[in-house]
Amino acid sequence: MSASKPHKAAMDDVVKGRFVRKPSAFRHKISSEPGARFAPEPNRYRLYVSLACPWAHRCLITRALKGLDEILPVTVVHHYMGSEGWRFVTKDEENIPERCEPEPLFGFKKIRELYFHAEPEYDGRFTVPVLWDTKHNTIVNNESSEIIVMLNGLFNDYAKNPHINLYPDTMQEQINEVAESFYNSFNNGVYRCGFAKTQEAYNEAFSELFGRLDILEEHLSKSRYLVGNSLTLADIRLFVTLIRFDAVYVLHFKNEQEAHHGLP
Ligand SMILES: N[C@@H](CCC(=O)N[C@@H](CS)C(=O)NCC(=O)O)C(=O)O
Repeated sequence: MSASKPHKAAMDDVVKGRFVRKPSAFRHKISSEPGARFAPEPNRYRLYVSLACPWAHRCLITRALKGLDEILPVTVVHHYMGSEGWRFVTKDEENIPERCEPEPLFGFKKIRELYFHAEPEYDGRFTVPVLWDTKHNTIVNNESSEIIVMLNGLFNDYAKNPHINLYPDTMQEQINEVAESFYNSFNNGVYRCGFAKTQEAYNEAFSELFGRLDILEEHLSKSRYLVGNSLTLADIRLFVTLIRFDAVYVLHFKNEQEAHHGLP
């Protein structure tokens, strides 16, 4: 049965010593078009996250800023990733970390079970965030950069802060362009350093990472935001990596040229 397939973790995605992240597999879109399979309805969807995960953190920030807490429930996995990936706490275990709860829809023990429920032959990684649809019992999307666009724009009828627009029509192209410019070197760059299997791959990722940090530093020393004069999804996409830089990546992924806490 598929749930017993060998586990695929990020560390396995290494080609010639270099960590190469595979694209996320579930890329459906919630849409307000009439007849859409995934319509924007309150309390129909659920977000599965790890509080340790920067990609999931993007979704939590967007959900909080838009005020979607009452219409988009969240389930937090245990922060320790075991040999079969993220797991849910069980109601009888001791020392349940704050905000973690047992999986409420199916009583699943692990995130991988959601993936196999959605796609029995699923053959990819079992990542968070997961945006789950309780109507069709499937994964809508597991790509944070797309989930945040949906959370920003499609639930305004139910959001506490519908007036906050983190992805204005006129700025979308620029937001995407800027966010793409630091994705591989920075957001993914910390992993490329951490998971590099050769010195050459590590050096390459390291120099791109700190090269990008310099460019970001230069921009943010003159402007509070990455695009325009207000907070956008580009800032959120950057922030989740920046905020972990000193605390996590410098030690954990050996990204240690200089700590950035002195930078803006
Ligand atoms: N492209 C995904 C990446 C998500 C991702 O890599 N999440 C990590 C946690 S930080 C994960 O769940 N990894 C599990 C694994 O590799 O087994 C996104 O941006 O949503």
